[in-house]
Amino acid sequence: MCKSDLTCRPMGFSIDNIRADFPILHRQVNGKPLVYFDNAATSQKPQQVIDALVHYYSHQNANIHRGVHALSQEATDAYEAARDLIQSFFNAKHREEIILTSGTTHSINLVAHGYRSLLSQGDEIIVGQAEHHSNIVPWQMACDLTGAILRVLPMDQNGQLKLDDFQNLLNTKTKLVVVNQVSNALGTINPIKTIIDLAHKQGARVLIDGAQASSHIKVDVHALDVDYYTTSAHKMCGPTGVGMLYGKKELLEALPAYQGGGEMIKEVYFEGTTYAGLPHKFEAGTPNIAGGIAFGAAIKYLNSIGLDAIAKHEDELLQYATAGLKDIDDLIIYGDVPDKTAVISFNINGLHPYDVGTLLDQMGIAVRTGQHCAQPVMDFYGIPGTVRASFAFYNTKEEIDLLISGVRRAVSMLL
Ligand code: C6P
Repeated sequence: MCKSDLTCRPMGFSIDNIRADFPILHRQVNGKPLVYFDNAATSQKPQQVIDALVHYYSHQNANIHRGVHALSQEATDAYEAARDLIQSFFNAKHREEIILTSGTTHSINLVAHGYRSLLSQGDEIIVGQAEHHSNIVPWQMACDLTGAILRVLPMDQNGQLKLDDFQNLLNTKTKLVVVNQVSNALGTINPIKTIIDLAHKQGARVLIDGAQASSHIKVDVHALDVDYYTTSAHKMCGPTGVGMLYGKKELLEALPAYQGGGEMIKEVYFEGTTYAGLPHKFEAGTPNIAGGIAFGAAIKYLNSIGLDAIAKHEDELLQYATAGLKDIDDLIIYGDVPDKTAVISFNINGLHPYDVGTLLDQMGIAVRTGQHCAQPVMDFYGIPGTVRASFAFYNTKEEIDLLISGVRRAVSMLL
């Protein structure tokens, strides 16, 4: 396991060693070895991340940025070291461009709340059709309050955004474009660099929801020239309740503060308050200190394996599973395109996704069923939901064989 902080190098890909790091992968569910294919909902946690949480509470527990005493200083250093790791992982230019939040939902709401002051009647926001509700509802709220208009960038039958329509939608009133890098419902990867460049040509800013991308694809916010980028630690082998907002420094400086409270202020008088600089301006109150530190441990862990090796293994799993599932009669895969992460969203004609998911669970196989918090995607296909199997670098082809035989069994039992 990698010991250094920022200079961590991949250790090589050994699936046995990797699986040994994840205690939960060795338990049974319903009397069967767990096959965990709900990684898009949340990833599992390696021992190194669990240890980071326990270490903080056992040895360092204190509030941060507040105390002169040793514990507080140690906890502050550990928390701020995590910010450095995150900055380096995403290649942000400045450490204060990394705002630690409670997750993607919080990050998007933070920006959308700020835009309530930056939008005017008739301004436009373009939103992708395949967004998670977290990247739709905060913008609807901002539009309701400002009179701005939400325009939908449509997708085609394969779940790919229609770039020609995007060019037509963009105009001088477009203030912001908000799309995901990877759809959580389909796994399709969006051409975000092209989207960012086209939006910038028109003078619009871009927020990318990276929740489903950042542990599968190398993300370089600087090279992308993205204005805002959001993610959640729990999808990156980190803990729940912590995440990140990246924003370009000058944009975050201009964005109104979100929550008011301790730590986000410079001076407070009853006559008025001045705010702290970045990143603290957006980090009111006591944060999830253990979570932030463990987010850093998760980044170290991902670095130690290497995103290239992760992407290669996951793509092998995706190809293998796609071929196996396609062999099953009447099975439909949604978003079956070359450019996707290891997510397979499918249905079997005549079967409800919930019933398939329930039977798979009885076989120890965890998948997600339903709308995946992306109702517009399901409405587009005219379906109640899908069965979603999402793979991670610690999954194996043997587990996929179990999924395929499990789906076949479910079909024979239900049809
Ligand atoms: N998607 C899924 O099963 P939070 O809950 O804040 O960590 O992340 C919200 C979110 C935002 N955008 C995308 C693209 C997402 O996938 C998610 C979370 C999970 O697909 C839980 S609904």
